[in-house]
Amino acid sequence: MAWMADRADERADPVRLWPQVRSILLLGMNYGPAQDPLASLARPERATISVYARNRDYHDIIKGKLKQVASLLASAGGADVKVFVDTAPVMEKPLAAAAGLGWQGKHTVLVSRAFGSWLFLGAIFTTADLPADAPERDRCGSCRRCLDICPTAAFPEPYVLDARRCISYLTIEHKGPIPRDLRPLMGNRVFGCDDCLAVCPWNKFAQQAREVRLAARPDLTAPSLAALARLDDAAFRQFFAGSPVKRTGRERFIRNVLVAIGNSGLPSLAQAALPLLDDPSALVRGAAVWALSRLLPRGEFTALAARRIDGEEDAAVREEWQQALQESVGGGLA
Ligand code: B12
Ligand code: SF4
Ligand code: SF4
Repeated sequence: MAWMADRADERADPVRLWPQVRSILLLGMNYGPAQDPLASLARPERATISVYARNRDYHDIIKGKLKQVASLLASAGGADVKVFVDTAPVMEKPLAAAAGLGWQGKHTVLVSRAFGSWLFLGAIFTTADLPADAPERDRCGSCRRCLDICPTAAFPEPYVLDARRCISYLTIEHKGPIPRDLRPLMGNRVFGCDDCLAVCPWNKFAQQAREVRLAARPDLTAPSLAALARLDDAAFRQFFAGSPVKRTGRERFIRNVLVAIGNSGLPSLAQAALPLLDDPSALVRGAAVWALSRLLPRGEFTALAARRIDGEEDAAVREEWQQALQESVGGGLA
């Protein structure tokens, strides 16, 4: 995420982003789930997609709503306005905390007393001089549930996230193969992660989202890993049309699905991974090797490797084969 460092000065000071800004309005939009967002983690043949990605891309929804509010503001007072959701170097969480919407919990996300962990944030910059709200205070106390639940131990200390270990980063932003040591920790999370959000006790005040475009699509609530593995590029685009998953692209998404298949412990899912050894994408082929190394009996995997390695043109995929064989010699395979 080098883009964050590139514009660090604008991030640190909104006036650098827009010198005329006098006030910032922060908006939170509730996307509270209707069901337990972690329920599908216990179903190894299924995928877990993060709550925020189970329907339409929130950027499109919030931007429209922010523009409505911004145009009201502009027409009422004649002030200039600019609208931001994620896309610009704006520190939305500290700004929202300063505006009294909530506080940054130990998991670094903004927690609201009224909506728990489930708020999307957006900002309206304006030249209008508006009175400031009082900031919210930290209400985490001695709780550390979010820190303890994290599957990859991504919090080196409270309030600090090491994004390189976060499953949200690994499944959505990270472009290459997922580091081998982290793969087994990801379970069946194929897009984003909600564990630290979901366990927060302040969710007792959470409310189900009213915006219908944010209600979970039934086919994205716990989709079958085998069915996802079969998506070619056209089918992927069609299935995820309008969803944030589409922006990550098929290559990275199928990589994630294969990690989940490798973690399933279900030998029957090897059949879903096998055809992907011939995928045009080296990233996908490498992930298929890893998944099969975890599901096939040792002898079968070794025989498959012997048939395949020489024909593999990509050096990184050949390395995946070698590593998997070495691990199997070390006793990693049944
Ligand atoms: C980069 C990014 C990520 C990265 C890094 C996350 C992170 N914690 O920074 C990754 C890909 C890992 C990620 C994951 C997720 N993200 Co994200 N992400 C962002 C993004 C684009 C920038 C965040 C950022 O600037 N991080 C920089 C780091 C340094 O900030 P920080 O650790 O959070 O907090 C530090 C600073 O705030 C600083 N600080 C405190 N006060 C002040 C004051 C000033 C002036 C300054 C300069 C600094 C400062 O101290 C803190 C401790 O070091 C924002 C959108 C935006 N433009 O803000 C969304 C955003 C934070 N993400 C969001 C969401 C929903 C998620 C996920 C839940 C998605 C998912 N389900 O998978 C996960 C949650 C993981 C987690 N525990 O954080 C929401 C959070 C909403 C909320 N209620 O807070 C946001 C706000 C998007 C949105 N518009 O709604 N995300
Ligand atoms: S989103 Fe998941 S992996 Fe990332 S910090 Fe939270 S619990 Fe850990
Ligand atoms: S789970 Fe506990 S420590 Fe984490 S944000 Fe919620 S209240 Fe704070």
